[in-house]
Amino acid sequence: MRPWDAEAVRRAMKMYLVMGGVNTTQDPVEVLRQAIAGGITLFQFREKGTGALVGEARITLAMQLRQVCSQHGVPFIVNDDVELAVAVEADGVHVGQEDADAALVRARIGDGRMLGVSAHSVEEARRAVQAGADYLGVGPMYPTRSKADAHAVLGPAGVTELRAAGIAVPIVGIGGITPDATGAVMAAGADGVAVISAIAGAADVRAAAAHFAAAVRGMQA
Ligand code: IFP
Ligand code: MG
Repeated sequence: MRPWDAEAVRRAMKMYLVMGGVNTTQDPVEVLRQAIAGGITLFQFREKGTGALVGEARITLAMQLRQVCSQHGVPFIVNDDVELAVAVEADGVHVGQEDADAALVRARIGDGRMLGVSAHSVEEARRAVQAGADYLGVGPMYPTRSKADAHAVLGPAGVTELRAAGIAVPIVGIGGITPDATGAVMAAGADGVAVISAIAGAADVRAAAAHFAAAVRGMQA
């Protein structure tokens, strides 16, 4: 069964929130609820960095966030951790270039779950697609502080380049994207935008998510 065909992935991809506990000073469960109320269409649990939860506490938070997503029909992706993804019955896994080999992750999760892979070049994108990626996370679109090990800024031109090279899978832009910049990322050929701090770190999470959702909707034909 392939529940995540390109059309389903593309639809889910429009407004993608990536978050772990370290990305907010509020209760992450409440932040997720507010973000869903504001209109996010996909969520990735990325519990990483200084102060990140480990062990039981990490699994418990994953299960709580997973449940909120299930209640609202928002697909739930786990960053990097295939075992956790399977344990909480996630809808998919996202891996970076430094994480597990994408082809091995695909073999482990089967066709029933979505596989996302970070790509920063045509070469990485081609390899990811070959390995079975359902979508690519491409960035950083703009300067960002959410990742200590961020790559050089690609800008929306990075997406244009992948499309020109014939990369046809769904693409989400990530890294420093604001509602005002959403149009440029979509116009470059992305199917959606992914954000961390701009939503998780907002004083009014619901309003921040709604701004992005409106910006993405404004780009649809
Ligand atoms: N892209 C994405 C996504 N998630 C990440 N964690 C990342 C790059 C490093 F938004 F899913 F595409
Ligand atoms: Mg990673």
